[in-house]
Amino acid sequence: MSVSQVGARSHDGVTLTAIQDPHRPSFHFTSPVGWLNDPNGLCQWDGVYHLFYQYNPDGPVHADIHWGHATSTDLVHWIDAPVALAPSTGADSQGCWSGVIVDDAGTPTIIYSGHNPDAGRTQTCCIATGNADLTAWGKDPNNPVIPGPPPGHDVTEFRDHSLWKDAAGKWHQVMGSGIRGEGGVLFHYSSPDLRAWTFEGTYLTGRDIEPGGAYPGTTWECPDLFTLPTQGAGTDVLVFSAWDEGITLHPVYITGQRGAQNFIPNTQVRHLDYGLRHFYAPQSFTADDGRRIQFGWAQEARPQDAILAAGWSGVMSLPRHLTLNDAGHLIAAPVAETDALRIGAGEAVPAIGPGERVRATTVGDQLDIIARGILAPGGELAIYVRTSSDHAESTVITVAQTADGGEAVLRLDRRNSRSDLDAGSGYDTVELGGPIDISDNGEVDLRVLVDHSMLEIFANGQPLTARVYPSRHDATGVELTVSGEGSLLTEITVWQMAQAEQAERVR
Ligand code: DQQ
Repeated sequence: MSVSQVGARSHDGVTLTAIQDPHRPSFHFTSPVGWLNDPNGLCQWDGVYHLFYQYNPDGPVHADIHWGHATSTDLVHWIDAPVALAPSTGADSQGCWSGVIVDDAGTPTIIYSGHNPDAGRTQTCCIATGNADLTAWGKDPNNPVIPGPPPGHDVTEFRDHSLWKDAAGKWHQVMGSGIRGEGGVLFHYSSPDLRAWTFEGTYLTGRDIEPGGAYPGTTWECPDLFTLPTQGAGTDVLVFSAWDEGITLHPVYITGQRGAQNFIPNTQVRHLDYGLRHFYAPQSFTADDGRRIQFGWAQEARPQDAILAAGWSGVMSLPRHLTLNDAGHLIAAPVAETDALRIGAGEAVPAIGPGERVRATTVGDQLDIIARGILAPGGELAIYVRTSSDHAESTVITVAQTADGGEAVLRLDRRNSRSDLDAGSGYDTVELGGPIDISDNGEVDLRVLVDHSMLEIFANGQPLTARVYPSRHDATGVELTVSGEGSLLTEITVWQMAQAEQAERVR
């Protein structure tokens, strides 16, 4: 066994540049320096929350991936721990890619993807075991424990892991992959000890699913299988990230039944988050209190030279509490602990009716905004955030109901998020959005969290995560409008949010 000894990075010029970047979030988790992508190894171990993540401490690019690590007792304030895994020789010499942590009879055990293109075209399955507080890890000398995809399939990629134990104590895992010409696939393995794995077959393939509203991609990255409480035995949910020839498209989900040998879907594939690649590679875990909590990776939306100059890349979403609504759709909300970051009681903005527009007196680039009310058929509500006083810069969130009612659409317009944008600027301002569930009487419950460049929107429980980079210092305003006879915003509250960055980073 070799124990990873890469420590947390100390303060240096790169860190300073990153801290001074006005686009760096303050109450969302970011890596100390360099690059962050997928959340990994999420768990609550002996009461402490652990967030591991894909990390390159040496620069804001996806290369030489380590497992970064942070801990928390409230899901909001995070403390850096030493890097958990670093590339070494052999199976993971060019990266310790995504994976999970399981409790192997009291021993914390990481199952991750070893990346070494010199040794094989795809990734492999590796394991490492940890000490009691999950701060020191030893890689298994026999890695990789699965050396590559099962023979006989023309696969695209092969990586990422979701594990469970059956009633007889046997371990099962699915690994994400794709079969050329057939679409994504989950390969199923079983093991008595997490080390000797038997290939059981395909657990789900692109042929078994109905794409519905979301394209499932040609490779399924980061599968995450879990059960949410519903009537009876509960509903099984499969989340994966749709990847297509090197492009990270979007996360999707299907509900159904997790069988012994396959997953039986009972829905079409649905978008998980309308921010698409801005909520990529999500992973979830069950907290001690029973909540299913999910994190996702928000990629940057600014040009590469701006990322390199900033010295950091990638934001972790706020932790989200997942439930299912009556329609069987996933509902996400920031965990209740997030509210502890609100400063004071918040500003109660006066209610508005059709044709009215209101500007909150609370301004800032760290805000939590709630807007509740009724949307009449044909009505629309809009929230303008990061709005400059002359409106030259503004990010617009709308919820509109169709004229015949019953269908509502959430949209995010980033075309004026920055005023100096031209066609070749390299900022991603693609319009984002999609249909949301709405009751017959048109109730809308909207929450928007603004954290510098990070935006998390929840519209009747449907999330949309995105990134914006205003250039004006006064792009800190919030305005609301509503239209359509009978539409009304009755409850509007705006809070400034405190910074949650850990003290050690401001050394
Ligand atoms: N990121 C990891 C892979 C995973 C991808 C590598 C998803 O394991 O498939 O950093 O973003």
